[in-house]
Amino acid sequence: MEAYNFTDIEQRWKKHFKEKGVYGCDLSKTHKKYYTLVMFPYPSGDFLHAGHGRNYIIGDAVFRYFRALGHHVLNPMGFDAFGLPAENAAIHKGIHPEDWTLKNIERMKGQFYDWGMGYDWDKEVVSCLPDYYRWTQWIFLKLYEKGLAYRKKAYVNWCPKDMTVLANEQVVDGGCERCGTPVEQKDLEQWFFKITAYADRLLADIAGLDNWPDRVKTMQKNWIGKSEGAEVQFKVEGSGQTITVFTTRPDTLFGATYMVLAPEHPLVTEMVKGTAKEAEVKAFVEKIKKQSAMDRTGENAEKLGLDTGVKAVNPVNGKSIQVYIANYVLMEYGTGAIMAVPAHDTRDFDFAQKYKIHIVQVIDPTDEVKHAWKTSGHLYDPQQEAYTDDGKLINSDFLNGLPVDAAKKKMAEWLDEKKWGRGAVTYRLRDWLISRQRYWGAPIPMVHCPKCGWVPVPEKDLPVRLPRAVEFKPTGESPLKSVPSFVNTSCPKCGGEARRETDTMDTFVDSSWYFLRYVSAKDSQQAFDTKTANQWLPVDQYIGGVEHAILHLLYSRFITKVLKDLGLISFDEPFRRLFTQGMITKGGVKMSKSKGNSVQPDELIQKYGADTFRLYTLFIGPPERDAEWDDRAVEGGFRFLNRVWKLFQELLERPDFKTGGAPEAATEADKEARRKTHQTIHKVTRT
Ligand code: ANZ
Ligand code: ZN
Repeated sequence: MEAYNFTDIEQRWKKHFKEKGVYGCDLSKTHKKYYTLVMFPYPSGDFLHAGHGRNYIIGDAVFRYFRALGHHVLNPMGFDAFGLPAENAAIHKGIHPEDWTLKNIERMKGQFYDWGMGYDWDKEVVSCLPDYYRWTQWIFLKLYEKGLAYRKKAYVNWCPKDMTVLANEQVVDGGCERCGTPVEQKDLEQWFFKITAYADRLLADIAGLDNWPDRVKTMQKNWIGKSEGAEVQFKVEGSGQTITVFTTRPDTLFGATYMVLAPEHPLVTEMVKGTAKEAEVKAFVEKIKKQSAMDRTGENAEKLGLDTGVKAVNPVNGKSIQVYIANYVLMEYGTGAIMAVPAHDTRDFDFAQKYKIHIVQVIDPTDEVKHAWKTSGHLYDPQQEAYTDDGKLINSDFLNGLPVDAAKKKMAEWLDEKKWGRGAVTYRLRDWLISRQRYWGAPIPMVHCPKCGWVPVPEKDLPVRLPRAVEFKPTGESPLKSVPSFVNTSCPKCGGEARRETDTMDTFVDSSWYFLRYVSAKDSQQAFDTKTANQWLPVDQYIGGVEHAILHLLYSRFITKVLKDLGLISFDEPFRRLFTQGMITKGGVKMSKSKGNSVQPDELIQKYGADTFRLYTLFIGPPERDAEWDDRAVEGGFRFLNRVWKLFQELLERPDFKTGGAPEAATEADKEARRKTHQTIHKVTRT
């Protein structure tokens, strides 16, 4: 009997599949279309390890399954090829980012081939190539036309040693991810996408994502973070100024015994100008600016504050209250100012205790709570702890006796009537900061003219090409700034001398629309063909890691909605079904090169073949859950394939076995094989 010679078998079939282009998908055939997609990888310098294999192998199984069911299946692959690691490689290894990236792509494609992945490479998308980023720039222009791309000053994370802006994800425990230097906040002009204009829709449409994992939906909801409450105005004593606060608890206004402004609040400087506190306030603001958002608002963050010496009037009872500035109030949320109610807010309570501020209880706990306290022997003292739960209003004049919800309503009405405030909604979601002072990204297609201001590059002049000859030194400015042939240009509007924007786009912009490009990968006239996109999208099955639950998946939803509003597509959600695979661990920790516990699929494939690697990966455990890699269990997969092989060989050796004959002429052996086949198909498809 012929032995299971996996190398021969696999080499032969891989070559055959490639030469015959069997994985290609003819997009003109839309009957029973199925679009399955695995998140495209970042071509890092490392080989893909067995842990990475999981999502590609799951994706490949989905592809083959739907094809076997007779669908026209699109299963494309590409590379999320711009990004910081390539630029760092240029700085540290002296390799040009483009060379480094393209070399890595070739290597990864080689691995995919070895693994037997069924991708339609005719539709490959590589985000760092001009025929792709040209359309990323075009999308920027579309957003700009709609007023959804704008420029403003913003505080950004700044590493004073590397002299560069860092994304929030690159700040670890308040320090630079690379060198550990404490990160500072720097006020810089940046480009933003106005994702907040879509906050309500992004939130509401989560309800329609029936086939998305609940945890991803919850993460998106929390990230968008809709808060309903009210804005209340407080008059500053002895000046015409007004401080507007955002509160979710207007019912507690009688308990507001002080106020806090974010140190960056524009009113701060104005308020203390010429007072005895001016210098002290200035020094304090500088100190807080050095703290990251985490240092300021983290669970165990120390609350730091300063009395500005200014007083404001609580509109509801005319009482004069102290105005503080403190680290725990952030400029980016609500109005950047709060009314503090220490009796019923934990942060305010901690602060009031530390700075010895008056505490006034205005919520009387519910009977249930009081009963529970009685049983457990807990004695509540409003001077010793904050009570943040439900109850009835006390010490609150016209609100007394009302439950919290009714009191919120009544207070909102009162504020509205007296013109002291109004109902308001705030989102945690911030506008998307898309500019990076980096080389390896898509240039932002804008020109600054001394006469006309910011002018968009006309569509016909795209792409704005990334020049190749660039000095890679971290100076804190975009490396493109030092390339005169790039910077110096003429104004598209008046023709005068002008300068190009030298920032590049966040790589998340590249990945926010790539799923559309696959259906028009070679189209040099447009980003995607509307008709084909409407036929093939939304993606029927999207597969990837849960680490993308927020950024990538939210940005993709946003861009899809914008394109829908522009009339360029007819659907407004990009991914019909989402699957997030669990990670592979070894020794209980996530498999990774840096942890030294990664398994090389190439070695496995040499020893057992790609089919064993694939089979083991699929059988390692429920795909949505984390699973521990076990080298010995791989052999189990190998033994199984050997048994399948042997079974088939035995069948072949039976004299009465002849496949492919007419059913009437079937022999006993044929029937047996067929029966087993159909039983298996039934078992697989039924569940
Ligand atoms: C008074 C109050 C009384 C509050 C009370 C809470 C409890 P969420 O639910 O997360 O939206 N706040 C408002 N703006 C802030 C800022 N820029 N930085 C830090 N804190 C801010 O939180 C809304 C509450 O967080 C607001 O309601 C405000 O405190 C605070 F018993 O106002 B509250
Ligand atoms: Zn001009």
